[in-house]
Amino acid sequence: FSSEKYAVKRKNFGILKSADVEYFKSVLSEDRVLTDESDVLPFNIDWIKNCRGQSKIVLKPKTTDEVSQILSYCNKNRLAVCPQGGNTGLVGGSVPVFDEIVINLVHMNKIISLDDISGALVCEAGCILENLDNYVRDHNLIMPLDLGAKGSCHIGGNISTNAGGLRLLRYGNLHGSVLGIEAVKADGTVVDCLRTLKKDNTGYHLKHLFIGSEGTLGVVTKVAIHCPALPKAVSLGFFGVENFENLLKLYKSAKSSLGEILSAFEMADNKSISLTVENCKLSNPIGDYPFYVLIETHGSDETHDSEKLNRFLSQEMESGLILDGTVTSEPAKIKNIWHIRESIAGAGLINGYVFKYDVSLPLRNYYDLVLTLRTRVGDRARVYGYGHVGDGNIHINVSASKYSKELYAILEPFIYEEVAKVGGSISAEHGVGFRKPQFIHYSKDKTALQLMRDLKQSMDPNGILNPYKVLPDVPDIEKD
Ligand code: FAD
Ligand code: 2HG
Ligand code: ZN
Repeated sequence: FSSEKYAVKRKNFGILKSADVEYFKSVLSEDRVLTDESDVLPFNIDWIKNCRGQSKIVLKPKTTDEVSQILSYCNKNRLAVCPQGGNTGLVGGSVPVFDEIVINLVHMNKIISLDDISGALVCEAGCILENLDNYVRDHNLIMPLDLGAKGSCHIGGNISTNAGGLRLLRYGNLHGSVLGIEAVKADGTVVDCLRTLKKDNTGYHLKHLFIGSEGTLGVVTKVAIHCPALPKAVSLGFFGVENFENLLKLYKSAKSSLGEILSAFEMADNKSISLTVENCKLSNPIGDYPFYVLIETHGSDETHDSEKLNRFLSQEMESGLILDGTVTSEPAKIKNIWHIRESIAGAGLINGYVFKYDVSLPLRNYYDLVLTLRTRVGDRARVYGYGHVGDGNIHINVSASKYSKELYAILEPFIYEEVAKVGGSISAEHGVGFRKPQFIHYSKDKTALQLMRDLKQSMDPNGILNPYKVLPDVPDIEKD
């Protein structure tokens, strides 16, 4: 079990009794209370199969009131809970560690309203991101975020992890796009911050407490989010590049040549693409290159935008920054190229086990760690790097045939030490979850960590919300 792997002790929470199950059945209908072992199993295992919990029960509320009743009961009886969205999280935050009760929001999937003038969408937290994107597209809008897990992840999960994704460069992060939130605190109190205003300086901006707090401060039940206008013209370039130095020069040039229409600047090294193409049986539309860059533009004039991207391609092929590439405005081709990029996350799993690292680094140091790790790991595993260059966020995946303690010890805490040395963040967009609390100090000052503890204590004094996640245990030496 993950708990043994990470040497965590179960805290002194209540143990589920049949009377508790009866209570939950009286609040929810019987079919929304899962207790059968095989029904519960998928909710205990995370997407990358790194973590496995031992929950005995999954609750699927349909309304905020049901969430409130569940939490109020759990708080009184000191029963720990694990809020869960689409269970696509990559840091083990979405699955229980021991026997926490899973509260899965899949049935809270109603769209409440859309103002197609302001772009304000209000919906329940269990709406799937792709469904929302399809819905707002019919009203000439798009969701401000997009990620490979869009077909399964929930907007509530996105908000709780402060997900970044593929178009953050253009539309900013969720702290900017989220207009309002309704959330339920540990004691069942419904906190109503569900406003749709862009400007609202009436005191503390409480919605931000729930953005990125990974289910440790409350269960997000409703969301108001700003949707930008659907771009009339989308073009995509996929380019081969000789080395990382040239890739950075290309990024600088893309910002000045493409200006306001630049919406994504993604990179992948040769190993990322070759492994993905091979394992997922895809085809690479350009040849074999040391690095690949994917540039997308969102604009309002198709001829003008694709001309601009084509001009950029010719100019940079002439300068030598681009070795070869393709530019397209055809939706099917765009989809195929994005599919290669989005498949990298899952491709390594086909070989067995993947250690995943999601870090922010200064751009000058962005790729160094991949090279350092390759030397350190040797032939024990494949190390590859890809990510959101425009956001200074690289994903380093270490793919091996199976989990090994030896490899784990080679990787951690080394990676986090290296990230801290250059002032990076040990979690750029995936969160801290269960996998990183013991490393959070590499990126969070003691005083900031204390304020996090104070907030947790005030909002969830019994600590029932997603225990063992995000916040590290206070070391015995600091307890007095
Ligand atoms: P879950 O995995 O179910 O939960 C994630 C965390 O949020 C957990 O701590 C959980 O307790 C909490 N939580 C979930 N719902 C709620 C709620 N309603 N209230 C309170 N807490 C809640 N992430 C990125 O940032 N960028 C990417 O580009 C990206 N690409 C991905 C690609 C793939 C193929 C996969 C599998 C994952 C990717 N991720 C990415 C990670 C993941 O998809 C995101 O973290 C996503 O936001 C999680 O949403 P979810 O609904 O699956 O949440
Ligand atoms: C991506 O950008 C995701 O593809 C997943 O954030 C990264 O799995 C990973 O390492
Ligand atoms: Zn990512």
